[in-house]
Amino acid sequence: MSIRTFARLCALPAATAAVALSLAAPASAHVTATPSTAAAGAYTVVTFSVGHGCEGSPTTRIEIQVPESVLSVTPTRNPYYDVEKTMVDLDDPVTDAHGNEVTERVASIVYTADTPLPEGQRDTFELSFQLPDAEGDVLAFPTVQTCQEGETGWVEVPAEGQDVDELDSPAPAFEILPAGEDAHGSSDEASDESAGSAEQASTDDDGAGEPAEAATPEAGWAALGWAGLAAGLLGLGAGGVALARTRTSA
Ligand SMILES: [Cu+2]
Repeated sequence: MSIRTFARLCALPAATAAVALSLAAPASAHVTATPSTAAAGAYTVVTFSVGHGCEGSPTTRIEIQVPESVLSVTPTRNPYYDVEKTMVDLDDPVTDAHGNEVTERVASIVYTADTPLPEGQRDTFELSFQLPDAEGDVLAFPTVQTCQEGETGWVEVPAEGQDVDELDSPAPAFEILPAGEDAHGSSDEASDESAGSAEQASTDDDGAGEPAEAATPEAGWAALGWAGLAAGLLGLGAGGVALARTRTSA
């Protein structure tokens, strides 16, 4: 399915995601993640956008680190890049939705350019996977952008109480929404209902509290998501440093 087809199918959900994303990825280009749907447990395609090089230098490689709560990822191929999966063994094997035992997970996806991405042009990379059933969690994908000269680690996450706008190189991220919140097809009616009751909260006396909360996802994002995430990412950051060293010495 092409990006364009997806955009047409997901016009409404994409708008919802864009609102949430604007909190994580302010005006500047950076590297951003836009999910086709962010509903807990849903299958999604996340588009990573790379808007510029490293201080003017063309981009040669994009490494996207996959959060631990996501076991399996399918990258969309891109004609200008070789794509590679890096796997790691799980400490404890788990059973997937099809009843198969899973002993390893995708740690990262690496796109290596055949032709470097020129400064002044953008590119996108898509990953398809099932979202964890973890409403309110923030999924962050620390991303290392390597250029002909230099590299940028888009790996920062806000400290507790910190505004993501204050970060120089925020990791692309988005918040997992309640199941059905921006889901497709069968859940459309539920979405419409909740949107309707939010607007009519003053005249409607049933469940006014929940729609109001849904209308301001940033509150949950700031209070819950980032705090736990920061701890989890310390390990990934260290991995990125080790990786950079390996490359330098190679
Ligand atoms: Cu930028």
